[in-house]
Amino acid sequence: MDSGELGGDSGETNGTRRTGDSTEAMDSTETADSTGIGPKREWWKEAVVYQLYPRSFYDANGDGFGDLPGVEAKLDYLDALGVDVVWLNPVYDSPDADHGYDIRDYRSIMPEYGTMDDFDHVLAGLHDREIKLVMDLVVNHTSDEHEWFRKSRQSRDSDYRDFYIWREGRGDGPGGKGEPPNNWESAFGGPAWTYDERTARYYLHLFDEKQPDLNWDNPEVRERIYDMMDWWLEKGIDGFRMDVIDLISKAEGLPDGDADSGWTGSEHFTSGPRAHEFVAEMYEEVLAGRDVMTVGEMPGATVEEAQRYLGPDGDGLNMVFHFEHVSLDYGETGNRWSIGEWDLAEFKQVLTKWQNGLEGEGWNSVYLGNHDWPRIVSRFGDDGLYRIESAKLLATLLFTLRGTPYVYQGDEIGMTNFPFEREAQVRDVSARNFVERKKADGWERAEILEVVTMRSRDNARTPMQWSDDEYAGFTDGESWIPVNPNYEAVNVADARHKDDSIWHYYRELIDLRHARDVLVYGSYDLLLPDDPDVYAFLRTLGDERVLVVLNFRDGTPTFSLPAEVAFDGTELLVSNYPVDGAKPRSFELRPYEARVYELE
Ligand code: TEU
Ligand code: CA
Repeated sequence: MDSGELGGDSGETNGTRRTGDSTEAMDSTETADSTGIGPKREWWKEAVVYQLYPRSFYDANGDGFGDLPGVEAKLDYLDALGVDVVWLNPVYDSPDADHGYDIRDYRSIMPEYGTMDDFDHVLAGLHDREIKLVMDLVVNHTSDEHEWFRKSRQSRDSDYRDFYIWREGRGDGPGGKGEPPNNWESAFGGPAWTYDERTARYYLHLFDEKQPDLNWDNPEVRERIYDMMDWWLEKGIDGFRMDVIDLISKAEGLPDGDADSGWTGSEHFTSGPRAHEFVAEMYEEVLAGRDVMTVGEMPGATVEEAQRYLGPDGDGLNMVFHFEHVSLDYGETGNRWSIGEWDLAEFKQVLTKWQNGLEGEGWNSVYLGNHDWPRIVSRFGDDGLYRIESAKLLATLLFTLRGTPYVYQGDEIGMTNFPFEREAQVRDVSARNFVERKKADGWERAEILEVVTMRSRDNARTPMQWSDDEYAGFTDGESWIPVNPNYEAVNVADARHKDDSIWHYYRELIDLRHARDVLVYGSYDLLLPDDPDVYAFLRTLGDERVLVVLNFRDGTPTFSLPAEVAFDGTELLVSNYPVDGAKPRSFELRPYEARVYELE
């Protein structure tokens, strides 16, 4: 082991500099991890990130829509929870076709969220509390109302024409338009191409038709984006979460895709031919030498691709969000709208592959849900009888895996999926499209709503439940999206009141992670890979060892520590049930029980 590793040196990898704080803490841990490839200390590895979905966080002016003054009003809440970084979903000016992921102006704030002054207050308020701010960077596409697209669509010889991807139709389809240029699909359903009468050409949109894809092959597009990133960084933000950043490069010739894949065309635009080149260039032009954090959202990314974006000789990103562990319960059609089985052994195997695959080759982000997925306790736990236990179990996993944990707003109080009763309750564009398709296919209403309840992105977007007041204390007006009816029982006020709540358990785990380097930098070893009920693993850093045991079922399986794991003494670090003096050699677990031991 190279002694400089965990202790750090002056070398820069992944575009970050060590902060003063880390330098001090470093001396306490000269030892390396047991892998021989000790990671370098970085603040973003030690940080706990809170993902804040602002339209549903807190509404300060009673229009039913969460806003930046609402975030400001709740800064002490974030401080009390103990998080280090906030990732703020998009607040840029937007016509809101995809809840802000369709940006009209990168340098202004959507009026519903407030003003740039309000933004500056939030940033300053976070920094006063030593919380960093990471912004969403949405640059695979813009809104069709963005000035660039408005100019681009004006004429075939517009200066902005090549900012987007325009093609002629194929053959002579209806009205002389031809058919779409290829068979690619929008992630939200339907063709990825929309015909624009004005110039009689199709434009590409991998998402909604109001989200035309930018043409990254055009160097001027890249330059404009880098300028914009620079502008935000100069304002003092601390990094970017990069929306679908692995989709920015499309295969030359835009060939047809495999019509049987979960997302037709995706093999031609997932980490496409120039994706690494573009990301590396962005790093060089904007990020290098700045003490910021970056995480690239990457549907379809494999461990090998991630190593190239992150690794020691990689493109410079700090982390990726891969989708493997959140796609395991897809059914036959290979996307979220078909319901398949979820298998714990497979889940462990995928997470373990990523834990091991990025060891020395990058750094994991650890997340179980976000604004695009159902609520974690409804999906991976039990949102009925064992809601509290299973929410704590999932939190235990989140904070004890190796990687930076991302807490999604509301998970800290165990918010659940929304019980949809009416189509009118559906807000998300992708769910609305699903409903329309299935109605056309003749599905029963109840059948459609059942799938929506399990899979809609709306589940994660219902208002934060602050109290048992009307609209869960989220707004004094009328909320833009229905509040989950369980708010009277599931809310922040109640959770902060009760010492044994999910909220206090999150607090405890956040403190523990801050206190224990082994939970951040320790290596990861899976135990009992084939156990269908229990997820158990060891974290090791020098002579510190932590054992994590998680029962993912409502049964009472027995856990037996493999004989080769020796120890003299143990200390229980955290658990979601009262535990007496029992030693972790072998014990029976209660439903959704989680225990974390230190082995001595
Ligand atoms: O999501 C990218 C993405 O591919 C999905 O998670 C998407 O929700 C799914 O394919 C739909 O079934 C990112 C953002 O997180 C999401 O909110 C945006 O809608 C999307 O990009 C487009 O910007
Ligand atoms: Ca508001």
